[in-house]
Amino acid sequence: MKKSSTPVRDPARKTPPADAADRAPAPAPPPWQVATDPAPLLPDERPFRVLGTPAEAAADPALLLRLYADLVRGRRFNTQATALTRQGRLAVYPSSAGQEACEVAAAAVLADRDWLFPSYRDSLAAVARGVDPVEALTLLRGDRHTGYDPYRYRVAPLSTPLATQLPHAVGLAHAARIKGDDVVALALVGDGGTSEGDFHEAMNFAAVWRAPVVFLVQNNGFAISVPLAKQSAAPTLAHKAVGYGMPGRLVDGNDVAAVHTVLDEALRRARTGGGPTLVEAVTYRVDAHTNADDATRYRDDEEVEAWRAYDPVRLLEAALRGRGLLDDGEVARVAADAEDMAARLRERMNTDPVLDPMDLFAQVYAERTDQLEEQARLLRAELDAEAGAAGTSGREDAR
Ligand SMILES: Cc1ncc(C[n+]2csc(CCOP(=O)(O)OP(=O)(O)O)c2C)c(N)n1
Ligand SMILES: [Mg+2]
Repeated sequence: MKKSSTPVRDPARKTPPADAADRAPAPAPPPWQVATDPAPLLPDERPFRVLGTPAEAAADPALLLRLYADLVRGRRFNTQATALTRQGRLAVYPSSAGQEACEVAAAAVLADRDWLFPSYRDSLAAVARGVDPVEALTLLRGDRHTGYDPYRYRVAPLSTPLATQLPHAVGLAHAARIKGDDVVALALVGDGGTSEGDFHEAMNFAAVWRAPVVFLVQNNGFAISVPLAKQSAAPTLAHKAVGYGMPGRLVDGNDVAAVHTVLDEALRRARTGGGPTLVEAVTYRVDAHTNADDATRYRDDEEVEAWRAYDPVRLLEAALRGRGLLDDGEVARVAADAEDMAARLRERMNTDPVLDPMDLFAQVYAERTDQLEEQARLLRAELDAEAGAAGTSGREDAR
């Protein structure tokens, strides 16, 4: 074959860099290249705090008292749900004990018209937003689908596949903006979830579209047994925001007033066309990953005890007492109210649910596929056969 006359580049040959004077001037940046100054997007060096700092004086006492009641109820919800797993009334419970400040602040900061996109660990946020507690626990009970109507509460289903709720939140927020609806989406995700592809895709589109969405990363130190140091080498998870062109905020996740303040600012920004924000709340998962996990296999009790001492409920209680906003009588009243909530939940969860297995096929597709129809027919036949067998043997329908 005839050799080509085009000179072939020898990769080993190093060409000395041309003098700056010899170089052709760089072309003007193309019009689509946005010049973003990264400095204003960078998170603070230390997590933002309100309680025990000068910022506390500006915090609204009525809001703090409401958050206190929410925190106490939230803690009681966590202990009650965990107890229900031991009693065989709940299949699994990923507790948010220690993280209640993030959960209740996320619910409290939203307007009714906004949307919450929770993960499996955020049933408390859903309940604090108004979802019926039994409905919020339906999925974790293993009953069926979501358990509540997402449109009624404006709470998306608790998402078990990590980070998949994030692109959904971005899509909803972007659509709301196109339609001119005044709606912001708040999406919750764990530290481990920030390593997922869905996280990347959601962050990228949110920033490019300037979608009215806020991401709250609850950095609770672990993804099951994987500690943060083995999860990410980022300076902080809030720094991840900068690469996408959105601001990252770092907040003390056990300081409910701080989480509320930072989320409130981010929501206002989103609502007024300023685009998305990534908030990293530094907190700690005090309980095991779920009731099925033994956390003593991968972490020390001393570490857990140190975080128990930095408890979100105690932090706020101490601040409120210090300002004369809370006394023993009010503490007892709030505790009694939380106890009532737990008793009602216990009672309702102790009632056997009446389930129709055929419900499995409802709400999967708007129009059922042929395969789904076939599977529904098979199950119907099996259930009828079972009922027939129970009838002939004199047993009651086991369903
Ligand atoms: C896509 C996907 N991969 C793996 C899992 C299994 N999984 C369930 S929870 C979990 C850890 C998540 O950790 P993190 O995001 O920090 O949330 P946390 O449980 O601490 O709230 C993993 C890997 C999953 N649910 N979804
Ligand atoms: Mg985690």
